[in-house]
Amino acid sequence: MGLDVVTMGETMVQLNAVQMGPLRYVTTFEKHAAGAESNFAIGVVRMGLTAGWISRVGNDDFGRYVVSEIRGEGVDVSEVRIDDEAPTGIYFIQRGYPFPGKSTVVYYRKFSAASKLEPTDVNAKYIANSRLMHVTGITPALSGTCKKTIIHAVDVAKKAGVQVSFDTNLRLRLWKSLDQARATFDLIYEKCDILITDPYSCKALYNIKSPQEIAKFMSKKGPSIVAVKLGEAGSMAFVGGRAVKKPSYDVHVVDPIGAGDAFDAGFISSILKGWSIEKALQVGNICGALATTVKGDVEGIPTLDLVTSILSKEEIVLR
Ligand code: KDG
Repeated sequence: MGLDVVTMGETMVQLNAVQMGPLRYVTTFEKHAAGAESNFAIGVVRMGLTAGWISRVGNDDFGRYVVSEIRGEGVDVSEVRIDDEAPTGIYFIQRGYPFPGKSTVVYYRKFSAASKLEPTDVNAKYIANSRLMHVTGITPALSGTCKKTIIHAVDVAKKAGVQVSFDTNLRLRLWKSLDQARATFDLIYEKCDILITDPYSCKALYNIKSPQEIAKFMSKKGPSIVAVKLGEAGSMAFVGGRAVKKPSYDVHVVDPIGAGDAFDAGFISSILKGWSIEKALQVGNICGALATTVKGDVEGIPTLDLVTSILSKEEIVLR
């Protein structure tokens, strides 16, 4: 039996500042394993479905750590390759500076093992046996071969009749130019069934910001579901000309990094479970909110039991 979802991308060691403020004054860091796609896969497993993650890590202790964490969360890592020639990427999180309440990331990932992903890393049968292939805008920005690999994986999924979901996840620092990002995303939009995006990405890419404008623009590109993550304002989905909006959950935010991946996991798992679009947005919002309550991208993502119990209460106070 195949997996419910398969995803592919880089996971790095995240060194998350214990103290708030500029990195130069931080003296202690917590170590976590984090990457948009593996975060998503872990969230899907917490929702009671099965997930596989395709990647490369270095033949180093950080690589062994990353794989063992993700495997430990119940994600299938049988398609992860160990690269003897390049290291596992790392990045730092600076908290509460320069913007109070926000985190910023500092990457050390150039020429990492995952940036060497190639189309030969894609096992077509592995994808064809799954129900959904999830990709994000981060991986194709890492290198020319990564871009080819993601396009190839999406093609494989499409040809096999496997649903494709895509989160634009625009990382301006990783792209050479916005034109390059736009041209790459266009190749993915036309093959994707579920598109997840946000006003920040759409403003930078297309100079549009309102959810309605985004839905109108994106729907023409092919996906049958367009979801827009609105942060504190919740999320919206557009399906067959219908717009649905659900509010966010009020939580004490410790570290917002990873909230978007948790939303994707909750939203897409709900769709795969056949739940309504309203419920899918609510579940996505719960997952996204809880992910921000602790450091690390995945530690706060709730299990299905917790999501169900939150949904069953009329008044939800998560603070
Ligand atoms: O969504 C969180 C991720 O963006 C973060 O963990 C790091 O994957 C990452 C990236 O490439 O920015």
